[in-house]
Amino acid sequence: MTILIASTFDPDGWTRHMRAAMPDRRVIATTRRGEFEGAPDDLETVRYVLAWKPRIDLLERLPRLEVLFSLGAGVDHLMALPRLPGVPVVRIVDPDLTARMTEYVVWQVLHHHRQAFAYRRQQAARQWRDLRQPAARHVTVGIMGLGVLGLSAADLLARLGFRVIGWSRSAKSVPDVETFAGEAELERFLGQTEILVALLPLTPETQRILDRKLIAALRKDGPLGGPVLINAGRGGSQVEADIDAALRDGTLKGASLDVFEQEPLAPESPLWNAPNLVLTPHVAAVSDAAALSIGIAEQIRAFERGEPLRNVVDPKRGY
Ligand code: NDP
Ligand code: OXD
Repeated sequence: MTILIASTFDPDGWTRHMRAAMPDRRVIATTRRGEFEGAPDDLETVRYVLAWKPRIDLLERLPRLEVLFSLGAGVDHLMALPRLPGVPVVRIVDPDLTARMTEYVVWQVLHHHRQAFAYRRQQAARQWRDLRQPAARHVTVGIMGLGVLGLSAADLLARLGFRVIGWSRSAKSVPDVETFAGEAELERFLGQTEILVALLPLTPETQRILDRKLIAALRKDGPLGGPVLINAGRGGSQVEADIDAALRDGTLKGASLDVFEQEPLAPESPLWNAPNLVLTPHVAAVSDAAALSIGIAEQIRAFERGEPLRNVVDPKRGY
C-alpha cells in the first residue's frame, strides 16, 4: 500500500506531509527530475501516485496502481503524456487552492480597476492628481471558465459590486452572474467584457484562444477607458506576441499574466517590460503540500471504504 510522489516540485515537502497525513502508509518519492532511485521492488507495491509532470516510463512500471492524483487543479501535464495508465485521474479541488486563486483574481481586478499603474506613474513624478474612478457596478468583469475557480472568483467579485458575466463550455445558471456558453455566444460575452479573467483548462479547444482577434472583440468604450486581460489558467491558452502588441499599441489598457507559453518565461521575452503588465511566475494558486495532503489522504481513505472518488477527470473532455 505504497504512495509514490512523482513531482517536479517540492517532492520532499509532499513526502513529509503525506507521511504525517497517513502515518500507516509507506510514502516514497522520485527526485525532482522524476527519476526513481529506490529499489525496483518498491514500485510493485505502489497503489497511488501523486504526480506533477511525471515520467510516463515510471507510470508504466506500477502494476498495482489504482489512482493517479494530479498535484494541481490542472491536468494538462498528464493529458499531454503519450499514454496514461488505465486508472482514474483525480485533480485537486480544495478550499485552500480555491481561496488562493480567488485572492489573486480579486487582487488583479482591483489593481486595474483602481488604476494602480497610473497612480504609480504619478507617484514617481510626485504628482498629486485624482483620476476619475468608475464605480465597480459600472465595470463588467467577464470570466472565461465557470468551474471551481471561476465560480469562486465570480462570487466574490459580484459581492464587491462588479457586474460579473461568465462563459463556459456548457450552459449554466449562476446567481448574480449572466452566463454565456460555447463558441456561438463567445462574441456576445466578449463584447460586454471590460476586464477579462481567463481561468480555463488547457485543452485542444482552449489552446491559443487568447489572441489578437479575441482581444479586439472586448468592450472598448467602458468606463475604464480600455479593456484588461487577466490570465491565470494556462499559458498555452494565450498568444503572447498578440498580448504584447496589444499592450504596446494600447488595444489593451492593461494585463496580468501568471502563466506563460513556456515556463519559466525566457529572459529575452518582450513581456518582461511590456507596458501596464503585471507579471507573476505561476504563483496565483500554488499547491500547498501541508494543506492539500489532508484532502488527498481523506480521498484515499474514502476510496478504500468503497466510496466513489471525487473530482475525477473526464479523459474525453481533457479536464
Ligand atoms: P474546472 O474544470 O472546475 O473548470 C473549467 C471551466 O472551464 C469549466 O467551466 C468549463 O466549462 C470551462 N471550459 C473548459 N473548456 C472550455 C471550452 N472549450 N470553452 C468554454 N469553456 C470551457 O477547473 P478549475 O476551475 O478548477 O481550474 C481551471 C484551470 O485553472 C485549471 O485547469 C488550471 O489550468 C488553472 N490553474 C492555474 C493555477 C495557477 O496557479 N495559475 C492554479 C490552479 C489552476 P464547463 O463548466 O461547461 O465544463
Ligand atoms: C494547478 C497549477 O493546476 O498550480 O494547480 O497550475
